[in-house]
Amino acid sequence: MEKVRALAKQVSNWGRWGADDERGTVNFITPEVVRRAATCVRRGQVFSLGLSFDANGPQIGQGGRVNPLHLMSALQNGYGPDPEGFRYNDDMVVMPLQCATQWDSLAHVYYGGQLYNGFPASSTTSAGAARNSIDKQAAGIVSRGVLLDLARAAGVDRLPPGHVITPPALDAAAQRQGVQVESGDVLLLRTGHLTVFTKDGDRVGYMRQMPGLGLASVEWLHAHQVAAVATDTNAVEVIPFEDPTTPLPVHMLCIRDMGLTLGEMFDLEALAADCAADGVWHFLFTAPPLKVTGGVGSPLNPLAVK
Ligand code: UVW
Repeated sequence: MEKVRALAKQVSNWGRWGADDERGTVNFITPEVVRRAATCVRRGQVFSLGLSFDANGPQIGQGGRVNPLHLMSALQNGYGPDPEGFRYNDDMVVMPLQCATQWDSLAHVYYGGQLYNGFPASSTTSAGAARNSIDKQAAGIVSRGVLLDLARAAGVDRLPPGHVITPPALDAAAQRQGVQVESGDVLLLRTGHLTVFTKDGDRVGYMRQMPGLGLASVEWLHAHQVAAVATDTNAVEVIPFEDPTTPLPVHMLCIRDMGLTLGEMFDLEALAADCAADGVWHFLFTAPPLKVTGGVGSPLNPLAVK
């Protein structure tokens, strides 16, 4: 925890956008950044980066997370006596907001009794998060997206569980792809690990251990003024943890100290194949969260438009 506390001083964004700020690094997405992002659309091709929300999702019941339960709440209902007249179907979904492709809000993770920007942990109650909730990001998140394909850069289909993504690896992937990560970009990191679930059908293998960002990458994200970062894994950061006595250090520093929204379980396979084919690794990216009042996360269907 000492390393985390020391790094926190270097990467903290508390107060950077004012004492009341609840959006963190999404503030790097200025109107100018959005205009530039719009110019990335050339072919008009749209990629869905979301997993399906259904009973066959990746969850294994860990930490109370289960796959969605989809119920029909109205089936062939009608208003009038005419059996050939108006009829409708309604449905409902019962699910953890964190069960598949999602944003972690800035209220999701904290330590030392404080959330991002110094708000007290007590601001989150059984009624939800009064501070830093996901609905505070409702005007976004739309920006330029940049995909770094760490698996392709390493010449493998998948990085193995426990593989630490380092700043030199991020720089090398960017250089290899001929792309620069700039202020306000949403950074997508492909490890290939999603295919443990989608191709092998191994939920436990997908959820329990994974490649991901190591502690040193936090400073890199800070220096590059990344607006949000998302990966194809369940935790963004490497598991097993680099220091087994300090679980989820990247979550703590990114969410609580930097105010950096994390995206998890993004399906980057088709987008990465397309980028490798045309050599263009940036695009318009949009993934607005649901306006769940007080929510600490949001399910998503992120889109990349090239
Ligand atoms: C936790 O680890 C608590 O959450 P996640 O990895 O889904 O952000």
